[in-house]
Amino acid sequence: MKKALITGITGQDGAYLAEFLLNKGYEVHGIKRRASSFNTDRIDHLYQDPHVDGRKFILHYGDLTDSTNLIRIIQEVRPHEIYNLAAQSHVKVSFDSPEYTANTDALGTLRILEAIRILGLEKHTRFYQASTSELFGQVQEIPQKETTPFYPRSPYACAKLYAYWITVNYREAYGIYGCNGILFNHESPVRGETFVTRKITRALARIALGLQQKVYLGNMNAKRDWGHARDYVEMQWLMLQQEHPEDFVIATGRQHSVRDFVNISAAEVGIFLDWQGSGAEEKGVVRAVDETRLAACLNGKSGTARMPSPGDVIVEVDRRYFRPTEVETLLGDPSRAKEKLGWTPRISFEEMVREMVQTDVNIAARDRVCLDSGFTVFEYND
Ligand code: NDP
Ligand code: GDR
Repeated sequence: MKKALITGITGQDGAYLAEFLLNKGYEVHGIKRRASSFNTDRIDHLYQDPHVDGRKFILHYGDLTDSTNLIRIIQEVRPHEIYNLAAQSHVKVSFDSPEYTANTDALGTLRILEAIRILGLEKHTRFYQASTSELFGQVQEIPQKETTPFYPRSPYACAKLYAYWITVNYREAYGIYGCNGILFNHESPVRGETFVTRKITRALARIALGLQQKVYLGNMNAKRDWGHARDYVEMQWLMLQQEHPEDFVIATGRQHSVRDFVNISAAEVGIFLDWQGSGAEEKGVVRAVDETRLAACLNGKSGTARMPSPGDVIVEVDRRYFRPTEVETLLGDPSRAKEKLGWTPRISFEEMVREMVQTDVNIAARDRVCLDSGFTVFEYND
């Protein structure tokens, strides 16, 4: 039986990948950080009781900043495949915590590669590194492909640049089967709530149900190539099943702006917007509402809709979400992955937005019922 070790198993991709590998018959080990409260929401459906024999899903406490811990876990598990998904993955936060981001995202990758080498597992363990389209940063070519020069624009991207090259170097120097997946943005209903897509779908669901009045966003003109995380984790596995290790760009080849994302998500819940002003003064104003669309999303669930009215401002720009150096536009060319891995995304952008909005409407409807029944609902927004 093949064994896989996933760092970052409690994150969006870790959860989808763990499910994918369990369905393929793998024994899946994951590293989770000790936290003062439960942090396993995304993988609770995969949990197997440690008191029962024959478990296929096993969690270990650990941290990418702790090499002895990583060496011990890798020694115990002797995985055939390691997927290094753990990272301080928020670009804006990396400007606030640059040293921690470098320690985890750059040196953390080195620590795992060194563990493989120290333990003599170079020929036993294949290694996947979660690289990123942020490496292209200030883009030098449109669309971006494997040969496009890198130009990182944040402490996060600089740390990931080190991780990219150290993976290439250990492949060339020690013959480790190591690959970089240069993944463009990928989202899902379990995307972290402070990334822009989930922030938008969550806020619009709550606005449609009268739980929140407006959402504050940053750069509305930024453009991204957004795919679905479920499609992208399949590619992570595929990359480790090839005869020779290679690096691949994974993207959809389609691009939308943050403003487009708001418009499409809002239309899903029956809110139609006009945009007024520009830059830091831009506002999204309700032009019309269609209650039947929200009713379709609610699909018979109770939760009194309190839709906003025409003229209400429900989107405002707040400079606090601007980045000191921004990545304005990213668009990937996934031709090589299509040709060599036979990979092509199955879930369209529109289907992904619909699924995210639907999930967030369900959560908001539950909160609405609680509120209407006299329970207090607390919310954290950032
Ligand atoms: P998430 O932010 O959802 O998950 C990150 C995971 O890393 C979490 O499990 C987190 O643990 C864990 N983690 C953070 N710091 C440490 C640490 N010091 N030691 C151990 N674990 C740690 O990210 P995604 O799932 O979205 O992304 C997965 C990887 O892919 C990341 O490396 C990201 O940078 C990269 N990537 C993501 C893209 C995307 O669009 N999603 C695109 C390209 C690359 P906890 O739950 O405790 O916080
Ligand atoms: P990104 O994702 O930085 O591309 O990194 P994010 O969703 O944070 O930002 C995308 C774009 O939206 C703009 N934006 C906002 N972003 C956030 N978070 N909050 C806002 O309110 C807001 N308003 C506008 C941003 O400026 C940016 O241009 C993600 C992460 O998953 C990385 O780990 C990964 O490597 C890259 O995708 C590919």
